Amino acid sequence: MKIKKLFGVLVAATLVAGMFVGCGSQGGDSKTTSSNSSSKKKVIGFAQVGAESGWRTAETESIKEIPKLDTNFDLKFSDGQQKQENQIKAIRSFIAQKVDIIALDPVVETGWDTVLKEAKDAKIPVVIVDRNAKVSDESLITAFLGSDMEEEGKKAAQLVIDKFGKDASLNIAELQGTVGSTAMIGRQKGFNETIKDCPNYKIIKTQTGDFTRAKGKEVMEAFLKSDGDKINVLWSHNDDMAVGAIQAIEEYGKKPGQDIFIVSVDGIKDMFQLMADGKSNGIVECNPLLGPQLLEVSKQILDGKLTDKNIKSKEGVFKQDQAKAELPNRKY
Ligand code: GZL
Repeated sequence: MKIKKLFGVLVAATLVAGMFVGCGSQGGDSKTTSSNSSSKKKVIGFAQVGAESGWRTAETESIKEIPKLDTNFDLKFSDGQQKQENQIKAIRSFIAQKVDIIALDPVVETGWDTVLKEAKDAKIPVVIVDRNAKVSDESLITAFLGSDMEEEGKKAAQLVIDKFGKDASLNIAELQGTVGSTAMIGRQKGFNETIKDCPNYKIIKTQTGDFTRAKGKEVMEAFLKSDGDKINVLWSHNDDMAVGAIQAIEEYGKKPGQDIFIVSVDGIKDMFQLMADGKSNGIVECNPLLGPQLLEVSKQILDGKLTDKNIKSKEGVFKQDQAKAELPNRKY
């Protein structure tokens, strides 16, 4: 009797052991996991600037759509709250999570070499989107996807020249974007270079409004307080600051779009509505809908078929008489 019982226990023990070994080999066998890895989703880690403007929100929404555009992809998202140290922390977290691609929209152009070297050492390709990053070693960046900000500044200046001519005498107030960002540096450079041919165009006030409506209003109030009766033109590096400035101009008792000619960059719906209402005069479009292009670039990189390291967005320019017709087409 005892032998029979012992035999039964041995058989049961063998069966149980076989079960774990099978699982173990499932989990531990590199062949098994590697063959499964092709069915594993590819993960993009996106370190976003923040949520400071309508443009930024539209860009975030477009990039968050990637997993719906292609179910082989997942997205990890981090809001940097307009602080570089937060974006650097996010990149380090993406490296630790072993994402397949890191996408970075850098709040400012410099200070990225160390963390992008860590990404390179971890063999994770980096795609810079929208604003640019200046690095000492170009191999730290696999691709750039975004607008030509200098071109945007040139287009904004051309809107002013088209209206007043190169020989007019103008006092211009400038609302700068975030200091040190590609958008601020490029737009200011493009605008200033273009008005070099206009000897009597004077930028009499210039200060950052950090791309936000609140700050744009606050800075414009200060401009008006000191030079309200001299300012003919407002040049704003983005729509959100112009929206805030328009409120300040109305509270000051002047008519935006008439007493003060206003041009700005982005092309958000609210700005087209203000231009349709006659309160602004020109919008230079800056395309935030970068999700589909980021997905395409990521696929090319992961398939080893990247065709273009520098992908520029396509954008238009709109004058006041086009605003009403264009408004229904705006996607952001
Ligand atoms: C431009 C983008 C800028 C937008 C602003 O590409 O970086 O940042 O013009 C946003 O609205 O804050």
